[in-house]
Amino acid sequence: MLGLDNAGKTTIVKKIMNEDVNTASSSKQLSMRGDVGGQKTLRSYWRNYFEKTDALIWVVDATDRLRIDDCRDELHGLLQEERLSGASLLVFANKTDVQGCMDETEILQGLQLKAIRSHRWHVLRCSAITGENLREGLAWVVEDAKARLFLY
Ligand SMILES: Nc1nc2c(ncn2[C@@H]2O[C@H](COP(=O)(O)OP(=O)(O)OP(=O)(O)O)[C@@H](O)[C@H]2O)c(=O)[nH]1
Ligand SMILES: [Mg+2]
Repeated sequence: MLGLDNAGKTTIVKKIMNEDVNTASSSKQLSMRGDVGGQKTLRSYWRNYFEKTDALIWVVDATDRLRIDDCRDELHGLLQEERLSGASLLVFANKTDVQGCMDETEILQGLQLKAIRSHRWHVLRCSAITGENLREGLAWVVEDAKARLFLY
């Protein structure tokens, strides 16, 4: 699970693990449970972080219109990575409990998702606070990756 800083990655992991989402994270850098910090200084480490990967969950802050271009560039750059070839891509448009956040059309356009032909992708709005769609998203990546594994 990757994405820009503040997107909500750690909060999503906590919610899925049934932890209190209101307490501050113990580490802003590396969580051993599946998400890595997204601050600019940490982004170069993303590539050290994964081996051959079956699924990437990309978390976008749907309230952060100012950084949607930055977010798109980081995502498209990452998808060039050899070890991600063939991986299923789930885009979580997070924080959709917040009024006025970007809708699916804005996310699709902002991230230029339709230009992605190298990966099977799916976009879902979600909220790490309410838990909306978190399990559905995980179910999609698992099913999609599984379907591909059986082809080999
Ligand atoms: N309203 C709302 N706030 C959220 C949601 N998810 C996360 N937040 C808040 O957004 C802030 C950043 O969340 P984090 O989970 O720390 O973000 P992160 O992606 O792990 O950030 P880095 O570790 O810096 O890369 C925190 O204040 C969270 O409480 C959400 O779904 N809705
Ligand atoms: Mg974090």
